[in-house]
Amino acid sequence: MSDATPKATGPVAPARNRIGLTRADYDGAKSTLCPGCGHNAITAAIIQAAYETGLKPSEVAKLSGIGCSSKTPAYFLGESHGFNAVHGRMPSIATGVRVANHKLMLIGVSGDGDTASIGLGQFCHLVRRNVPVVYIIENNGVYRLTKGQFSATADVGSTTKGGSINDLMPIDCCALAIELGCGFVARSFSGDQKQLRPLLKAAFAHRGTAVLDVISPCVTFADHEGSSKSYAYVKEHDAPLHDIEYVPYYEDITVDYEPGTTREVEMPDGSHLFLKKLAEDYDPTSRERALSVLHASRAEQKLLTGLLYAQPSLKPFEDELNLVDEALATLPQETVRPPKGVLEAVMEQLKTGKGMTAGAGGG
Ligand SMILES: Cc1ncc(C[n+]2csc(CCOP(=O)(O)OP(=O)(O)O)c2C)c(N)n1
Ligand code: SF4
Ligand SMILES: [Mg+2]
Repeated sequence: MSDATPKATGPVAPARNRIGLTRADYDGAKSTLCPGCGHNAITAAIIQAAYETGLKPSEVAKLSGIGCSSKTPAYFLGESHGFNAVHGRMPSIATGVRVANHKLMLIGVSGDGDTASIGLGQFCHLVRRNVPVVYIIENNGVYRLTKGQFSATADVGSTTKGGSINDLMPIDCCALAIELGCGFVARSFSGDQKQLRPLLKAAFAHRGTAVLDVISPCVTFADHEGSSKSYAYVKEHDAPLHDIEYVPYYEDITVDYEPGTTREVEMPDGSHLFLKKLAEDYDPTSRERALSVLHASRAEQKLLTGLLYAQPSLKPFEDELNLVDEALATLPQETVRPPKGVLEAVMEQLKTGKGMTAGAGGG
């Protein structure tokens, strides 16, 4: 006898990650960027990587500057903290946030103009200090928000949509970051989610500045023939260094590979990045090698993508600062406010110079 009772077909419960959240819990506001913009694909990768990693949105702060790219933190992790800074000044805000509460994980989103043009000095000092920020450069080679002028990352010979030719040398943010001592430097492409997601997850696990330069075509102003940041150009010139697999610290390692074909990078939290070599055996822990392959690839007009350099054991910025564990905003007045007598003694020292240590004071 057949069972005529209809089967219950209620809504299927959405999958949950290790902290019990669904992917939708990592969404933000609906994007107002152009459909097809590379920046939207990076937002999608951040959402997926944050969900799969199990980041706690309430323990994340999103920071940005100004530009189409800098608008994107509104479109992911809607429950996280956020601050949209002045153009090129996100690193100062990030440094302040980290000092005020070094338990927050910082995701900084910037553009090539925001980072390599107006914000270059700020970027350099953030990297040099090793402030723990996952610093994502959404790189389209143009200042889109002011109608598509070349930024400092545009390649020599690139043309704007209007036909002007760039004859200035580009600034390579990855080479610069490596030169400045950054302990995690990667380059990827917004159209390569398979590569971008594990890189993001490893960047989340890094203790220090993690720079990810992501080529992100602007479909409105820089996706034409003549732009070296267009979908067609990147697809043709992309030279991935390795296939990447990321295994978080809370999962067993079950990576299947031929001995000698894979490099393993252990992150500070115990998670692992497995880099399966493609064309050559690339050692991402050699600074000299990373810089030389970057220079060589530029000469060959190749766009190297993957983990370019990793030195996960560098001391992060706050280790030098003797910071308290609690967020400054949660400390009581009597802790953060020195007694009147102490302030008077400091003022006296400043007036007379007596009791000051060598090198202190202005001039
Ligand atoms: C102090 C200051 N100078 C100039 C501008 C104008 N401005 C706004 S966005 C922008 C460039 C943004 O380019 P990029 O960071 O590459 O972002 P994209 O829009 O390409 O994603 C400029 C020059 C500004 N907002 N503030
Ligand atoms: S103008 Fe370009 S960068 Fe801005 S949202 Fe549109 S496609 Fe993206
Ligand atoms: Mg740009």
